[in-house]
Amino acid sequence: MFVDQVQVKLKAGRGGDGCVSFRREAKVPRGGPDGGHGGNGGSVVFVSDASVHSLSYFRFHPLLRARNGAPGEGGNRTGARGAEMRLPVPVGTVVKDAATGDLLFDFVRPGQALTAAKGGKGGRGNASYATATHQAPREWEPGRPGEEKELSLELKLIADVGLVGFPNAGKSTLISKISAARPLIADYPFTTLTPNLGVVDAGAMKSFIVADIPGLIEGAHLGQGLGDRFLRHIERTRVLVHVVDVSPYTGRDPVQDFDVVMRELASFDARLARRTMIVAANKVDLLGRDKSRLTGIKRLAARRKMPFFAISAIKAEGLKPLVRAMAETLARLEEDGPGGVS
Ligand SMILES: Nc1nc2c(ncn2[C@@H]2O[C@H](COP(=O)(O)OP(=O)(O)OP(=O)(O)O)[C@@H](O)[C@H]2O)c(=O)[nH]1
Ligand SMILES: [Mg+2]
Repeated sequence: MFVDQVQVKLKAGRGGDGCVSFRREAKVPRGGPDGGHGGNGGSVVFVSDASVHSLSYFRFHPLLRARNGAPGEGGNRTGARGAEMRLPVPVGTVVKDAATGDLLFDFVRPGQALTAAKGGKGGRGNASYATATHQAPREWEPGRPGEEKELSLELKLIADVGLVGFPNAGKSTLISKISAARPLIADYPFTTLTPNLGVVDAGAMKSFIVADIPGLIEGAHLGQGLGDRFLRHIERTRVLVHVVDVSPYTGRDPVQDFDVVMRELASFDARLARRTMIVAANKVDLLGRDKSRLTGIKRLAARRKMPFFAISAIKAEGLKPLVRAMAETLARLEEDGPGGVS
């Protein structure tokens, strides 16, 4: 199950209490204090892990507690530390305070760790209170409570290029031809229900990651179709490839389709609609003699100064120049620096 938004409650472990104890040995008449410290409570730690792809674990485990520290013991023995609870999260997870929405951490690489709730410190044992004038202390310190946190975890996939377009336009077909991703492809709208990622090998150029998300229709921002919630997953991309179905069988006008998708992008986030865009007119194999549907969208792309490619995803025709354009655009934006992403 693909889950990309959850709320969790974390409870770090309590520290163990300090111990009050005095040495009692057969040949030592008045042994000194020897109560050890309590062990520290375990912390709750998130760790980004490239082999985890969803937040579904947390849907079933919304309350997570780390172990308490053990109390100190006689003989100056410190109590055992509470085990840390390490929770793998997918790369791309954004951690926020559930109440305020404040951003706490953004996992952008595998292997990053965030101590989200710190374990309580163990209390001091009586041995540590002994001084020259206070030789039989009975003081001790209770362990401190562990931190409690209510957090929201949100997954925003990390990809360089996002595919957008109407349902059935051929986005999944395209990603399946240019990467090793094997999403479900079928001749009906809303085949893709959750995002897919694929790594594209661009030959001499740097390889990059493409995200295929469910299709958009008019009113997606109002919840039509699958709505616009998956757009979150292309927020981090630097380039969008707008896949437009130019075959006569849609019964729609490709130029209108283009405008509808642009409006939905803008309703979600104006910055997304301004992102660098490449237009891919798909299914040209179905065009026949009448090329007007293709020329219409081609002109629109020219007007908007967007690179344009006519492709047949299913026949893998025209894909090489498209992939090269994606790689080159990414390389150019990278040169421009991080300011490229707005
Ligand atoms: N003739 C032809 N058919 C294509 C082409 N590309 C995709 N198709 C077909 O179009 C249908 C939809 O393709 P998908 O790749 O599932 O479309 P999608 O954009 O991912 O659709 P959603 O996941 O529903 O948003 C499938 O039946 C594909 O085989 C193409 O270039 N030519
Ligand atoms: Mg699809």
